[in-house]
Amino acid sequence: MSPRPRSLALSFFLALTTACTAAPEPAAAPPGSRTVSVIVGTSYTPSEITAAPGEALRLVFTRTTDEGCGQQLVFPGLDIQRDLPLDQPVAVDVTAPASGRLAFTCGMAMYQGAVVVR
Ligand SMILES: [Cu+2]
Repeated sequence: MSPRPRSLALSFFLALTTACTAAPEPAAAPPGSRTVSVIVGTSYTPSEITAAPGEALRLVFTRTTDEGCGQQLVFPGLDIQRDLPLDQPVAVDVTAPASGRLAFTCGMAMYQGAVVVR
């Protein structure tokens, strides 16, 4: 038996695995989470997302303009940073805090948004 077919299969498997790992988004929302869409123009719409304490949220950010500086998204309290390619939804899974706000901003903290617990 030649080892070649097996190593080809292994290479293909590794390529697939690498491609999956490189994907920026988790494929499926966490069970029970609520999805909220946020448009990134020259501000966030909505800029405040009301949530229950500890609620699981999938925030889907879509940047719709090259104006302004929405290309980067930062959750300072969670150490999360994402690039937002134009017109490509980017999902961020977060858990609302027990109280208060979970802030998100652009790369220079000019655009301000938050998950607000009520
Ligand atoms: Cu900015």
